[in-house]
Amino acid sequence: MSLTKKILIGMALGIFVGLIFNFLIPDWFGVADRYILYPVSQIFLGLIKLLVVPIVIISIVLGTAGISDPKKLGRIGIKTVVFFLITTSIALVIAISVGNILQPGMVEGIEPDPNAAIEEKEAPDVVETLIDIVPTNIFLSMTEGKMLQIIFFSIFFGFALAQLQGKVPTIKKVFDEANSILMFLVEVVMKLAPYGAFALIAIAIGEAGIDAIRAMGNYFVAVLLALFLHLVIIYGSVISFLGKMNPFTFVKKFFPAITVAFSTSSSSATLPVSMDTAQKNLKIPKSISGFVQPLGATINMDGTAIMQGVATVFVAQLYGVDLSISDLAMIVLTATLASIGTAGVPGVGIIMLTMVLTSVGLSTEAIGLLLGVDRLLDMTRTAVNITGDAACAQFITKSEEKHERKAVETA
Ligand code: DAS
Repeated sequence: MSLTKKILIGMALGIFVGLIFNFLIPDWFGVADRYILYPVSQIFLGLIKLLVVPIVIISIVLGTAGISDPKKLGRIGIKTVVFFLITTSIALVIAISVGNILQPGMVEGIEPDPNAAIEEKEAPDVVETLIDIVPTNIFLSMTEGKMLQIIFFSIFFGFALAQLQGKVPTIKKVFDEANSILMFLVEVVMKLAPYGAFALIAIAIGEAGIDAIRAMGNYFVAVLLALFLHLVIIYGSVISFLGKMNPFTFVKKFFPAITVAFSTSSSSATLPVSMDTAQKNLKIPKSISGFVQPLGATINMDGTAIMQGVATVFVAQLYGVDLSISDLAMIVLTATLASIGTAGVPGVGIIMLTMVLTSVGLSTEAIGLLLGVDRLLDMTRTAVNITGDAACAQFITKSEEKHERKAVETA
């Protein structure tokens, strides 16, 4: 039986068991969670997170080193970042439009729980955010899990490796062999994915409860609709017209990564699988996959931006606040920054939401209402996040092939 089928069975069992606990034996959920579900899910998440930093470093170093022509690195880097910023902005326009059309916050009698507010984050200063990308101590960056600093160092190191190829063959060999070891470890750990998926989803459904979900049904449907529209219209168009591939074929080939992202709710934890799947199933070159996907898993989160856009409109509607055009523009800017600053780990998108709400003067009290179903939405938006990264890698691959063809023709 394929890994995907085993993961899907794990997910289905997780939903079934979660509903049993939630409906029939809620008193037993705490015990099952503490002694079975929580340990299994945390061991699985711990094992894949253990691989994340070394994979990001080695894949970006090798990805960048594989681009020996610096003009090509610049070209790929610029195309990648521009793609990320454009798709995230479009995602936010879709989210705000869906929020204003469906009006999920126009519900009677829902009183936000004033105690549910979580600590508010200041909107990051754009200049400070850019300066902070340059690490002063890479070991500290790795310890603190500062992915943007780790990525910066990896690109810097990989660029040097690309320029010194012949002079440092041993270092290049070490990285190649370390990459093989890490890919092997990914395969080993992924054999546990069905068990991890089962436990993670049983917890999410067991915790959320039908009442919490019913109360947030409108918001839940609005976010899912916006995610679906972005996936079908934007990613469907990118994959068809720029990626030169049938979108259905793309999703089928990338599906193992999508299922892992859905069950782990973590782009970073899924990175080893999404890169392996993109390289093996979509035939995306390692030099492009190793550059675009780790960068995307850190700074490109269209799914998260969509949640933050819909949630902000929802909260404004709950409080009867009319958002002006400048407020909407501010939401697009802050949510884009928030999704760039969001680490690829479960639930962090809603923490960064406080930054977006603050930017338009909205209270963060209502976030307590959103927390109830965030785990379930996190699964879906994380799957969208990594699919966007793979769609970008597919676009860059075809764009580079076209560039190479032109170069040959003019030669
Ligand atoms: N779970 C995050 C991710 O890994 C996204 C989020 O929290 O919004 O992509």
